[in-house]
Amino acid sequence: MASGTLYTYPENFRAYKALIAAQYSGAQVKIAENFVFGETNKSEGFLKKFPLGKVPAFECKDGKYLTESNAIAYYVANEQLRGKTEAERAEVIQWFGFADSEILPASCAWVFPLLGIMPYSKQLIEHAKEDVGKVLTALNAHLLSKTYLVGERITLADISVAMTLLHLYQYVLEPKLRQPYQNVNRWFQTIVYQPETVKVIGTFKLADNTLEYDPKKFAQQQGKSKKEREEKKEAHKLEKEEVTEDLDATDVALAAEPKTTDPFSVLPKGTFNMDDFKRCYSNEDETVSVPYFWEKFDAENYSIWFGEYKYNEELTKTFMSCNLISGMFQRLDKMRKGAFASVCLFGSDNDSSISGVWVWRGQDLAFTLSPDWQIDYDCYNWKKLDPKDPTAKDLIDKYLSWTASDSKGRKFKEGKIFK
Ligand SMILES: N[C@@H](CCC(=O)N[C@@H](CS)C(=O)NCC(=O)O)C(=O)O
Repeated sequence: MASGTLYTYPENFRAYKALIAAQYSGAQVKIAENFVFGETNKSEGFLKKFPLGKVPAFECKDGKYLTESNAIAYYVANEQLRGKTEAERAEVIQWFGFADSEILPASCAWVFPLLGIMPYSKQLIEHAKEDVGKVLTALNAHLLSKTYLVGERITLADISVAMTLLHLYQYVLEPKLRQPYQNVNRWFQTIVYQPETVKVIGTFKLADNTLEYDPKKFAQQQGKSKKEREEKKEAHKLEKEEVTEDLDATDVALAAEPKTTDPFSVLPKGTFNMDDFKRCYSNEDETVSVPYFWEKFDAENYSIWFGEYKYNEELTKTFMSCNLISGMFQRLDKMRKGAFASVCLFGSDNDSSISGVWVWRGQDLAFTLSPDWQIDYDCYNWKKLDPKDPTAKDLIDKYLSWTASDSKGRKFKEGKIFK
């Protein structure tokens, strides 16, 4: 019988597959103690055994090393779980592929931004929801007349597909969203409430509500990993002073990180001094700073844009909308050098809109200059404003002095300046 050590961090849905399979087969799977994700799996010793540094990873008692969660699950499973015939085994492999290629990318694209571990893009989430819908529809049809995915008993196909659906059922598929997929719901619950599964994942709770996007979460996660990177760099510096040759793979990668260049640097600087204008705008009343803007503005090398949030009807509490604006500013931090914006929230709770006037170096949408700047911009409709057009000029003045109202006549509520 298979036995060995499984390297993983806690609550890893990929590792669950092997752990559940082991509950059925009786394989002795020990979870590696003191495993620290991002450290243990990047250490020299680990990379010697598992060169990609990914988990789950399995060290078999007989000295073999295995990666890929499906392969590990297969290794520790029994005949029933693997499939009893060649055809069943082929079907199990088919469902492995379905889980990894069809479910997982869509699930990650929907759930991870809501957990703050991936940048948020409304468009990508909408796309992911559609993909999840397609996958669940196909599964629902398959399960119409079947209790399990392959044959008449539970197999690795059920375990692997259910574990890959775990985040969707946990975080986003609230009752209304899962209602059309009754066969999948019934089958999913059959799998997650098997005693062997419960021993590994605990008592699973289906989502009551869809997790809501919180722009702060992503910023916090980013901040956290930035802090961790900086701490690591600092530790590395100290270590280097003491032991020069003892570099680990992560340190080497960090040291090799390219120095960031300013994406605006490829464009002519022109005569408009953004810093001077920002200083004037911060220190002077708008009766001074707005005329100053027009006096200094260099229309040949800079452009002015109107950005209008596309999903105003979904805005609820105004403080949350303000967080949305601040979050976008934070994510565009590196753009500050060559850009300025006044973004305003109009209206009141459950009846509001966001729009703003942006100025940046260059004549095209600045966000296209760097992939790092493309997280939020597709949530806005962008219109280039002609500084010579009196209507556009009036609009710009009003946004700079926070005296605008929105296209539906909603009053100015709060403004935020990107500078
Ligand atoms: N196809 C692999 C994917 C493994 C994987 O991507 N693991 C992630 C954590 S869930 C990891 O270890 N990432 C670390 C890294 O990429 O450095 C499997 O199913 O096991």
